[in-house]
Amino acid sequence: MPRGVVEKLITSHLASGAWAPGADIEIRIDQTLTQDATGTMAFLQYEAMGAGSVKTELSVSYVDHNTVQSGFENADDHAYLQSAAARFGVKFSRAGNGICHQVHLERFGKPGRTLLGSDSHTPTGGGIGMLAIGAGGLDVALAMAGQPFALQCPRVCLVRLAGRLPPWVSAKDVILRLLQMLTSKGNVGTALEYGGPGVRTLSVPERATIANMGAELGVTASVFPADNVTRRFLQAQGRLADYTPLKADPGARYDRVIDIDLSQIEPLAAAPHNPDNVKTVRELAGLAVQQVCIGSCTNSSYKDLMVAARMLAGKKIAPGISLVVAPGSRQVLEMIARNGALADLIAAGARIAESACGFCIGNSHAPRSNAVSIRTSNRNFLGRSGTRDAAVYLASVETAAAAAVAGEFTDPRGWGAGRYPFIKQPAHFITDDAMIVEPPLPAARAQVALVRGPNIGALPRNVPPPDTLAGIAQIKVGDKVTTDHIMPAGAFLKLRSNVPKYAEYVFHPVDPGFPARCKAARAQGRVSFIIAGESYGQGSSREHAALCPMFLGVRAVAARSFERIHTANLINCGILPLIFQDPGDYARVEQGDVLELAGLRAGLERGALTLQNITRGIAIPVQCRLNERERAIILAGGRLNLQVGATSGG
Ligand code: MIC
Ligand code: SF4
Repeated sequence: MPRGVVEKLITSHLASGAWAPGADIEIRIDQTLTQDATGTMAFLQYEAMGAGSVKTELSVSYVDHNTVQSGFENADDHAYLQSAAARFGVKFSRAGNGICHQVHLERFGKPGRTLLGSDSHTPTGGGIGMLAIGAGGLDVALAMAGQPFALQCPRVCLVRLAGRLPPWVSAKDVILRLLQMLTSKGNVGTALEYGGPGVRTLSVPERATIANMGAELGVTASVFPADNVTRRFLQAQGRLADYTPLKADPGARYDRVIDIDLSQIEPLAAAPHNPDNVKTVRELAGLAVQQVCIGSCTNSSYKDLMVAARMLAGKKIAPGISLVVAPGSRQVLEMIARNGALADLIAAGARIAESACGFCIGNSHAPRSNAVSIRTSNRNFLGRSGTRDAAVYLASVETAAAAAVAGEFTDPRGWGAGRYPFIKQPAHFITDDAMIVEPPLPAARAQVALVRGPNIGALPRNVPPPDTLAGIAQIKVGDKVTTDHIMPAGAFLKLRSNVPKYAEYVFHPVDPGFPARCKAARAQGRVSFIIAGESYGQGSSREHAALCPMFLGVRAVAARSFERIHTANLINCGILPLIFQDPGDYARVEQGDVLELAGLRAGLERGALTLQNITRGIAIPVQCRLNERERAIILAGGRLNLQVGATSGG
């Protein structure tokens, strides 16, 4: 049977189950990545497993999110992570080396391999022909311990690309077009495979931009074939030996096919406050802009920065604009420093930021009140920029740089087709891995002392649930509630390693009183419930969005639908993801209602339970379709309770 790229990647890594869309399967993981905001928890969990050196082909621990260091906390995390990497045989990418996804693509990504990362934008690796998947920290820790990763075998949608992008239109516009078509909900359980003649017109970093924002669609992974373009990229990175071709067999079948003619795409932007709220830049033209941010793991490659530099060379940014430029990696920064492009950006008025997540995660460069901010990043959720009333638009580097000069939204095509700065991939990138610390040889690892500053809190654990959960609906939220709403990042990021402290901010952007109510219920021996609409848990992979509610006594979330990574994180923490059998029942529970879920064990066997709304005297049927593995995790009170002792050292 002819097979597509996704099918080949999955079947060559199957550890259990068989290729059948929707089936429960497990796959072997070749590589992992962690970053500092999720990594501390992942390594604390890894430590608790007592697993010794990692069992993967390659694991890299990156420091890229919390590099502001406005106190000792972030630096404590970095020191812990560096010591844990040395102890467990993991490569350590130091602060300043760049954003995990960009660096991984440049230095480690290999076609044909699987990559699991504790960051939702891990699928960026799909740009180089990897099956790259985002997951919670605990799942990545388990993969480092050599355990396969459990997932639902995806349905595969082929995105068939034809034609070539016109000048001033770029990869970002392609993924924004897909977000416009597919939206950010309803895509759980799907993988996107890119194919068709248009693929070869896109460079690896452009493919990576498209794969990166598959996270915003909510798909499991986005994968490009590995072809001559991939080969030339790896060669320029001095890694030709890492190349293996990977393409779909002629006649491969897909669950769905979407055709996109690249030549028909125009500059687009995602308007506030969701990446799928896509408009044409034409429609937005004339809207005054106060801030432009170029960077993030979506658009910070050499090509992106060169386009910005060429557009800004010899010009000055508009007086009302603050332009922030964050190159994605030290490689990119060094390349543009040596070829003079950095000087062009500085001369134009750009504020050069560190090669890190920075503005994208809202820990720096918050826009002013009521500002319009154009960013080349991937998420514009309410408040994520650090300024609640800012209007953040997501757009291409071309659109962003044009706005920086004009001071307002302007269609970059107005600059004239003949003036488009086509950037050729360099024959050789500067490849200096001095900022990547290699672990010591295995025999020396046991002697490495783990460095635990005061910010490294204890790992919270749940306990097995009683058969009847009696509690209170502590909050009722609407559709598309993201993990940024549940556990805000930005200024709170430095609490990531300290769950009791971070838990004080659960739902802070929505309802700051939530933690106190949960604690009061817990003092009376009651559990807490969360009531939600569609696509609950969209966005970041941060398992804190489950860990911190768990710490406060949340035992179940009843929603109309859930996103993939968050569902897995809830289960790993022993929290029940309940789905209203009749979506209309969402209207029959209000904040403060007393609820009861009885007969848990028997109900989980059936996949169906009844949520009694005691306050209103109504019975609400809910579904909880868990497989045997997931049921065991819930009944143990979380994955870690099952895991400890099950993983051998070595
Ligand atoms: C994000 O873009 O939201 C983050 C910050 O990279 C997160 C990870 C985190 O919350 O630490 C993600 O995408 O998973
Ligand atoms: Fe970092 Fe932003 Fe990418 Fe998340 S989306 S990894 S915060 S650059």
